[in-house]
Amino acid sequence: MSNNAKVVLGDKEYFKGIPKIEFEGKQSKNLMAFKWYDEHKLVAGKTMKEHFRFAIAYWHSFCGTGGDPFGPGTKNFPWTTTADPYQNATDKMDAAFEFITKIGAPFYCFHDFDLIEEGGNLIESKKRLDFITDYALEKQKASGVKLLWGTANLFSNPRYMNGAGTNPDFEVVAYAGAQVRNALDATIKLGGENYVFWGGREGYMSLLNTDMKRELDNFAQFLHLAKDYARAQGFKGNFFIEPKPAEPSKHQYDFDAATVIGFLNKYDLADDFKLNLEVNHATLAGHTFTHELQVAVDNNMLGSIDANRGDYQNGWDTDQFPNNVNELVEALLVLLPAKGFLGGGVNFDAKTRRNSTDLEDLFYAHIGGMDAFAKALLVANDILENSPYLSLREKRYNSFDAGKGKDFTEGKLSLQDLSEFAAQHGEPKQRSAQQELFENIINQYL
Ligand code: XUL
Ligand code: CO
Repeated sequence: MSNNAKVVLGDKEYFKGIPKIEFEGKQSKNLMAFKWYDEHKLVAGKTMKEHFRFAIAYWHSFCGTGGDPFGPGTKNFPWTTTADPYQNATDKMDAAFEFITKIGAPFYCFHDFDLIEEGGNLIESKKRLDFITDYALEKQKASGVKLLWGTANLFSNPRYMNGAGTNPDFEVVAYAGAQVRNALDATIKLGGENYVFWGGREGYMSLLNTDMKRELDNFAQFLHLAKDYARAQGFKGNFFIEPKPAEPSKHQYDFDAATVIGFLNKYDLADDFKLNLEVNHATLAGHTFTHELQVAVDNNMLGSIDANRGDYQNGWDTDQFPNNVNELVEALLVLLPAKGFLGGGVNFDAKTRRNSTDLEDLFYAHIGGMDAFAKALLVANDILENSPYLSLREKRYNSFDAGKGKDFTEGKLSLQDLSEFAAQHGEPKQRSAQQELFENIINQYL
């Protein structure tokens, strides 16, 4: 069955010769087709489209030309040909909606100044955002593509070198507030389903010159103001905090899922704010992605995910496209029983490599990522429905299901009772954790 999205072009076609990407199945040899992602396929009561709610990241896909500290961009995007920011922005948006509708993603995500270059002052920036969001509204209507989340870039402009909401200077905090207000207005105008805060500069480079408590108190205050403003404008969606431990700052306050949940609870923000978890941020924090997901799910805080992967041989945020099905199966073994995201979806916060310079590469990257998730979903569902995985895990805890173990869980025992039980039963019988058996189950169902 053909996917629902209809291709929406601007005045010209940027990805010439590339048709709408269709599901052709595993036997297909067509490199420009999905082998596993069939948006209509029902898995555990939902279509693949509903499970993933795939989104395309505007910044990497249409703005990132591949520059790094050692050299400039390598990608000659045919949608950045003029010096006029307004023309550039509409051309880029034409290309973006052509790509998004050809790949068949139902959502996109942006930072304010991905859409259009920041102006020289707040008034000009607001004027530019008003202009480009009028255009985006038309594009969304024509295509049916929706906005998964919007955000403000509070890390690139030099004014934020010491932070935005956590800046020691109130003038900068106020400026960041103005920028967030405009980004919230843009998100609300476009029917954005969620709003994200990622704080790359919300942290410190040296603790010697930093009053951490004061910065965190201010940050919470800042988030309250943003939330109150958006709610007053009728915004019903969730706010997400995206944890990342470091890079660009030495230490970032939104270190990992557990830290952010503690912060949100402490400052009375947990009803409105959930988490946007990113794979490579988890690994930078020294965790698996699965660990971060489980922490969020167990606290009812899993809002959305940024899909990508790191590189095993280095320690920075390489933002590669996900391709490791085995690891994604482990992630889906957490996601599937959790029954989805609190408002979010799967956003490809990933970029093609600096030396992947063909326009086709953007398609191969997303086809690969969407297929990897789709295949992992099928395997995880098979494991959950047909393997002894869940029952084996439950069995490890069965001593709490009855008798004294159950009494303990229900708070009916004292430390004295534990002592008496232990004295009666003596040295506990050894029980294997069977890790290799659990690992084998994944391979068996792949
Ligand atoms: C940076 C990162 C951001 C956020 C949005 O590592 O992940 O792109 O997702 O600001
Ligand atoms: Co991200």
